[in-house]
Amino acid sequence: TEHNEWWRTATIYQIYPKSFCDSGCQGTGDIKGIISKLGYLQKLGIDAIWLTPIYCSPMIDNGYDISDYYNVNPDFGTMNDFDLLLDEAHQKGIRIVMDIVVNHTSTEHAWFKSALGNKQSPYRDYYIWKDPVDGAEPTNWASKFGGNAWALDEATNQYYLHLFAKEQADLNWENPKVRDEVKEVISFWAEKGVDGFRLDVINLISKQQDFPNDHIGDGRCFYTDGPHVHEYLRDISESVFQKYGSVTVGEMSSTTLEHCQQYSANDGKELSMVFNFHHLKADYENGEKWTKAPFDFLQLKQIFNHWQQGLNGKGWGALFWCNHDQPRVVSRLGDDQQYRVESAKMLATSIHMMQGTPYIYQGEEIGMTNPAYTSIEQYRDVESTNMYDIMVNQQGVSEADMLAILAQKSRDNARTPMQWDATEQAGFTQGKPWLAVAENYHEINAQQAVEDPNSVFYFYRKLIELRKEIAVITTGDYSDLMPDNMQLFCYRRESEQQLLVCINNYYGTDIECDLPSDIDTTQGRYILGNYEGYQDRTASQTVRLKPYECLVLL
Ligand code: TEU
Repeated sequence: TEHNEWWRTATIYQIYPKSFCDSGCQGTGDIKGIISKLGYLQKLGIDAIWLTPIYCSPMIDNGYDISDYYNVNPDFGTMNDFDLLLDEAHQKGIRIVMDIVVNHTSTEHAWFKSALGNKQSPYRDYYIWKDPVDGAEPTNWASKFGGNAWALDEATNQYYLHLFAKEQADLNWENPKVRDEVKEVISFWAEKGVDGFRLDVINLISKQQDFPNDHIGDGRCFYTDGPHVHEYLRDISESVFQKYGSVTVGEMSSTTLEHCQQYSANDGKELSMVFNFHHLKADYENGEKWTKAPFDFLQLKQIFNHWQQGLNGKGWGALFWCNHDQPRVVSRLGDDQQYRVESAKMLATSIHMMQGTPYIYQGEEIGMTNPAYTSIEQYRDVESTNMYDIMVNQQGVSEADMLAILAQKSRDNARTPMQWDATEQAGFTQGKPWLAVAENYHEINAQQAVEDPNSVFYFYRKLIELRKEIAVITTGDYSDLMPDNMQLFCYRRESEQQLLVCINNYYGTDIECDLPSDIDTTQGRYILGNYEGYQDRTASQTVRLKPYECLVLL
């Protein structure tokens, strides 16, 4: 198989524009702010930026509710600003990947405004409408943000489907006109010179057309990896992605390995690669997000093993801990106090030595933490405020319990302003930020990180470099050396030419690691570690690890 596409050895950096950098005093980030930080990103060494949505939007879901695919949200700037960003990024050798949200549009989109209340509208069929059943919602499908997934259009007495907020109406992909519109939208941005696309919840676009009631769950099984999803993707890929040579990453919600092998198959007929989220459910209780649960370490490793082995030679995965929907990993699986720096480096190492394309979410490279908010007034995220209302006001969960759950699980944990320096508001804005800055910005900020050669920042830069220098990271087979170990995640990567061993202590206590006897440590040396002096240590069969220590042997 051909493995020479640029993105197989690349690292991609995700920017959430609203929280990245405000060039003025609006309190929300903007495109000019991003341009001002390109030098910082170049220093980090990333190959591409994934820009979360910057299109016109009423911002109910911070841009994942698009009202115009062909224009830039004035809060973020102008199309000229965007063209400048593309140009300046390209000059610095950084590619731009745009977020495409086409499972749904905002209810403020012209198509929906025409369709609402008018069965004769040429756009009525762009969305999914159903008559009431017994005077109520047509099915019991649940919205991912809480409540039923159908909302009533009173004028026509029909319901429309919304798998997310009620302001995000699902598009009807059965309609060939919708598929043509999608191709046009993506072609528009590809024509501008955009290098690739991240496709939001793209495995949810094809709904089972009989729309059955779900007697066990929430309707998920009737639209996840649905009947025509591969066909629709191949069609767009052929007419757009392959034509422009775009890199593509599909966000796959609750998917399976088998489907992902197909989405990201080496023949390039669908997508370049996939995001899946199974490893980020190791701290859900019985699959339920809105609980306060510890993470199941053995399960976490099993999930990585399943995907690393299952995609090898068949497809390609994205490697990530963080994005704008996930709490900060150092607070989640590491130690965001005493061992913040060590655990941030160890967690990074444990996925960056795997096969796939790593993604770094803004702030992860300096070890940013959850903000530990203590009041519901501090939250902005529609999912968080909806769930608060449902659980506290309808299900009787105590306010204190819910605040503890939100402090662990809310998406706003990732969305606090980027911490640039120790000045007021962390240097993010000269105004009042739309979401409160985490209080630890005095110690944790980009300026400090860039000045400190031992910072998390330079560690990430090293990881990015290693991927380009050491082929086995990209091509090698993967196997877990100690799947039953309760404290160590230790795996090997192997090709005909190279052997790499990645050793990670996931906890805050010392532990002895005994490598299996078929690994000849006398042949190798440590090429990476997160404690000083690792280079001078002689590799040995038994190695004593400090809290959250990681070592890479080559
Ligand atoms: O997220 C899709 C998705 O299913 C989640 O990660 C979701 O946020 C989570 O299940 C909530 O618990 C994508 C975007 O990344 C997210 O920001 C959007 O809100 C969502 O699609 C709708 O467009």
